[in-house]
Amino acid sequence: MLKLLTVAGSDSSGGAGIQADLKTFQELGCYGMSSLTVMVAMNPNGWTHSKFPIEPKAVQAQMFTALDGVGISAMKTGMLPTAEIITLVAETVKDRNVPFLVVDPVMVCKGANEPLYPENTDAYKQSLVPLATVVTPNLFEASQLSGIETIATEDDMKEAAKRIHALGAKAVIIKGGKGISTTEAIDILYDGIDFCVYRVPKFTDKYTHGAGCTFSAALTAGLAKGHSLRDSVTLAKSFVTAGIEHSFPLNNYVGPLDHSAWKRNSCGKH
Ligand code: PXL
Repeated sequence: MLKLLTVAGSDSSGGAGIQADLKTFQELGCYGMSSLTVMVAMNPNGWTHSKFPIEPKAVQAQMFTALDGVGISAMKTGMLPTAEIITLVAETVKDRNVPFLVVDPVMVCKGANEPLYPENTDAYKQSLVPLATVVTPNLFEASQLSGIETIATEDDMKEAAKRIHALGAKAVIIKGGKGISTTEAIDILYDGIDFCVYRVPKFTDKYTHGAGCTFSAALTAGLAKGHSLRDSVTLAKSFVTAGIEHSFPLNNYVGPLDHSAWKRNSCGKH
């Protein structure tokens, strides 16, 4: 059984974060381990988010359990709440054998109206992004990491991907689901040599809570299984698309993906 590690936050509503990662690992036949970085609680009235970061030393101690106590085939990062934690996670990975590192540079939760922490962006650029096998920013995160204020076209996405690759990441996939096109979800992969553009028809009436976490977790599983980066992106995209197609409302505020939906779609052979 392939063993994977997610270093990410807890979404107490269950749809994103470490919960989405572990469900995705399980669905794709992998054994999931975790290092919790922050607990996110949602206020029942208004769904504003409160974050309770975990002590950095505790984040590192949990990583030691998986990295040194068990051994892993691949790892991903999700929400890392402070610059100190981002830097410590990078330092911990640096002198260990992590075959594949997927960095999902989570900056704000969808719809949570949160402040942005520029020191976190700097820590990502300096410490963690340079170690990544692949970085998976959405358009907003790509804008922060690349310094390109508006990413509105496929050419803008390509330029942003080049700039993020130049920070030292082996590859970058920018998820253009939110903007760029009203009819297609367009993602662009750049490996330092070529671009690969992925397009699927966009759902306009579905829920997407946890889609980014799920995508990067499925990508992590694909790489661990020995698929190429391009094939791992195809796998992750089909897994997430099936999840979005079968998403459902939890309450008036949020609707998560169905992580087992991929089995019911034709893409269910991974
Ligand atoms: O979807 C981004 C995200 C990531 N990680 C955690 C979250 C959220 C959004 O709610 O709570 C822990």
